[in-house]
Amino acid sequence: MMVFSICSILLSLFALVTGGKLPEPEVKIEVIQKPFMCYRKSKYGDMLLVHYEGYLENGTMFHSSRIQGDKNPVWFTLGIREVLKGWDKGLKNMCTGEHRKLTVPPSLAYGKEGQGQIPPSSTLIFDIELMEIRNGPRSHESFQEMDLNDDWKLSRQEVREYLKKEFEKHGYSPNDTHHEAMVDDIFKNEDEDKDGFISSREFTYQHDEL
Ligand SMILES: [Ca+2]
Ligand SMILES: [Ca+2]
Repeated sequence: MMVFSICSILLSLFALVTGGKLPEPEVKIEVIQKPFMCYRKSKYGDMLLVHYEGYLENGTMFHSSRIQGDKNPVWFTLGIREVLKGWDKGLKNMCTGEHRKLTVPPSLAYGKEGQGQIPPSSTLIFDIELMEIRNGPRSHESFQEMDLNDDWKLSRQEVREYLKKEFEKHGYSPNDTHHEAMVDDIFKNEDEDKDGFISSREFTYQHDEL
């Protein structure tokens, strides 16, 4: 009896200290399959290609990328709220070829309202296979690729070189006047402190902490 009351005092103290708030709901992550080799793990800003199935808690499948639509896997950028919050939280540090099961609480999915086939306040279960990881347009790797002299800032010349390469890669003939206008445009938008360079901070996507 004594033990019990001490416990409840401790509990109420704890509730006082933490303001009585329940912790933020989390995504439950289960790794179904992990590849033997893993060269790179997914992180915010990366572009991911996934196949997935989505289920309601009662087992009803509401979407499958393998069966519905054009049956192709889908690309999205991780960490910028392009997808459900539960995906942004649950698909970090994942290897190509890895297979995860995510259990996503409603607050990190479609919330109290639900959407379409998703009833209000639904916990959702996703089966997700990561097929490919690419550098996102705002990734650290993209910046390094553009920063030819490694001084952690991009000059107009470096941006120009990058555009030229990108255009050639996509089969366009290099058209310098057009590039110059694009470089102007990029610097107008990205060079916030107008020092003529795009710093790595200016370049990196400023997303909310998730
Ligand atoms: Ca540079
Ligand atoms: Ca600058």
